[in-house]
Amino acid sequence: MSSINHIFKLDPNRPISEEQVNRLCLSGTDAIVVGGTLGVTYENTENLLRLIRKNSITTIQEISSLDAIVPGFDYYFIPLVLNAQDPTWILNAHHQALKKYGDLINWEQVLVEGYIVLNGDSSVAKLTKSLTDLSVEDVIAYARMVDQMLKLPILYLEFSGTYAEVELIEELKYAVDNTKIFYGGGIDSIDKAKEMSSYVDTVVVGNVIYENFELALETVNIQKNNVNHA
Ligand code: 1GP
Repeated sequence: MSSINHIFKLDPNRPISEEQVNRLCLSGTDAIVVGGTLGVTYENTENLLRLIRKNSITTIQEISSLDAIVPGFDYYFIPLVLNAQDPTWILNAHHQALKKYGDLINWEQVLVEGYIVLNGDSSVAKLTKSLTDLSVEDVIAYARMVDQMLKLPILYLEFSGTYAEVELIEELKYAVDNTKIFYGGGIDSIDKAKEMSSYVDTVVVGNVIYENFELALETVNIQKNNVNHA
């Protein structure tokens, strides 16, 4: 997968027009991720993919439900929630998925994300029963788990719905050597998109698409500098 600096994440359970999907795809973003926490089904995911597919853009499904895996995406991201206290979201769901679909998976298309869920009020934190009252040292230890211990390709900092304190993200950047850092949460302006993208490899923009579409489009205009983890 080539370098991805900016992603729009679309929730199949939220309404969006075909025109808006087309504008997102033509905006200059690097990829569209389809995924959500609640109400994601095969049908609504397939319907959204069909709209996106009318454009030429990299498509990624972020899998959250075994029943909603839709063929036809370019890539599949599988979250592994490190600070979940419900083991389903650490490895149990993944075990069930491989038991059912293990023979069919094209591993070239699959990337596992080491997720750290950090907004306790978010749906994803509630669903996964994530422990979000974490110190900087706690978060860095999870990041090192992703980077050095598990050697996963992606560290996903999931602040869904709230914007992180940049000091934390800056500290994380220096603790991580190889894993690509994805950040998602509360990016609702070009300033926040630029600020966060100076610390991470990839910014993910979700909610503002549905709250203020024009502002969402502006977030694409980040002047991406190379992130140096060293
Ligand atoms: C949500 O990380 C994404 O999974 C993006 O967060 O919806 O707050 O932009 P927002």
